[in-house]
Amino acid sequence: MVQPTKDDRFSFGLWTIGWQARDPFGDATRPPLDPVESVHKLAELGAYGVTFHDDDLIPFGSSDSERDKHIARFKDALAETGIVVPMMTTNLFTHPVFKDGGFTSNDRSVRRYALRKVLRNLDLAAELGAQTYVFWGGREGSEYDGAKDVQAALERYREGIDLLAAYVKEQGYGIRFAIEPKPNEPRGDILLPTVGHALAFIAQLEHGDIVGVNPEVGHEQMAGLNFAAGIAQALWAGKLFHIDLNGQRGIKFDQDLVFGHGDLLNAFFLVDLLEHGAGGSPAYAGPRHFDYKPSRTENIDGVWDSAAANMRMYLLLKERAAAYRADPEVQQALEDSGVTSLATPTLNPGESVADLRADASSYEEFDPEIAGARGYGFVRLNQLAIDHLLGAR
Ligand SMILES: [Mn+2]
Repeated sequence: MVQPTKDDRFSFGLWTIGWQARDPFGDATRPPLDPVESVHKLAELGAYGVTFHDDDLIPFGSSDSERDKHIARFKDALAETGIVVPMMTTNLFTHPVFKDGGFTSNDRSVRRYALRKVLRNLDLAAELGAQTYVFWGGREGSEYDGAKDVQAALERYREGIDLLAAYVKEQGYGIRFAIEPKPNEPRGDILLPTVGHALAFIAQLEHGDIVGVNPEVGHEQMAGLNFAAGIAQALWAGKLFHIDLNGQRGIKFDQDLVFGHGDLLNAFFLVDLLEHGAGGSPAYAGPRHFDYKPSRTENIDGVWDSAAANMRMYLLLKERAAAYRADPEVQQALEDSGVTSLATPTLNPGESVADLRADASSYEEFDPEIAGARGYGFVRLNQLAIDHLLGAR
């Protein structure tokens, strides 16, 4: 049960396992990892997919012939292992040219260069069969309120995403975009800081029909938000196009821990939502993508142990969530708490405002004292969930 297979649709970014563990205070603690080796090792561990930024595979500044060589040997590794590329993305944050952003840099020539970099990589994404293209605007922001005209920046962001979406449609690539929100780091404040901000931005786009979100556990939790609740809203809006799973312990720097190694209870309810959130069936059919970093303390064995831990954690939580759903006592507790009755519309079919006003039982005869005295039993329900999570039931 806890042995991952390709049917589980687990995917990893090349930049996750390949992270050399440089941080603002310390040098790399691990040697570089060849993307070809990563593909083989991920296949061995039971993953089905690999994702990457252009620069993860093709070092920035490579010549055309070097670029072709990197792509060719990577394609060979994919063919040998059956590993697919479900998602790709662009690095618009490492090189100094992007220090004030890509699509929203105050320098117009940088904005044009950023669009060209994405266009080139979109062609590669189509060639490799990626269905999703992620936009994480890590440098789209500022440290100083006077340094960025935020309304103009959002207008440039919209211009960029709409231009790229129109290109994908013209080419018939069938790729969908997924915007990845983050509140801060590396910039002091980043544009589109939360799932809610991103959803509101998408509603303003001309080509918003092919644009959704790629929420990341730690990014929402860095803002003190409830990740599972944010995912539920993205699902409700029909915009959960991709997901980044990892772990984060509260409001601090981006930790990128193994999935479930932060807020375990929220991770349990997240997996329950993804696997059972559509009336008992999975609410999300896309890749279970891990965007984590093997801790700086780990050697190469620890890298692969932590990669395996992400998948094991997801499968354990999936198993525990299924047991929770199947428990008759949980079903009864959900009924008693009114959780199931929230799905019932508040008005009857065809009932008008006048009908509601004419219904004395809804107001004149309604006793708020009695309704106010009701206990909802949410604590009992939560303890049942924890019992299942701990394997105590
Ligand atoms: Mn991410």
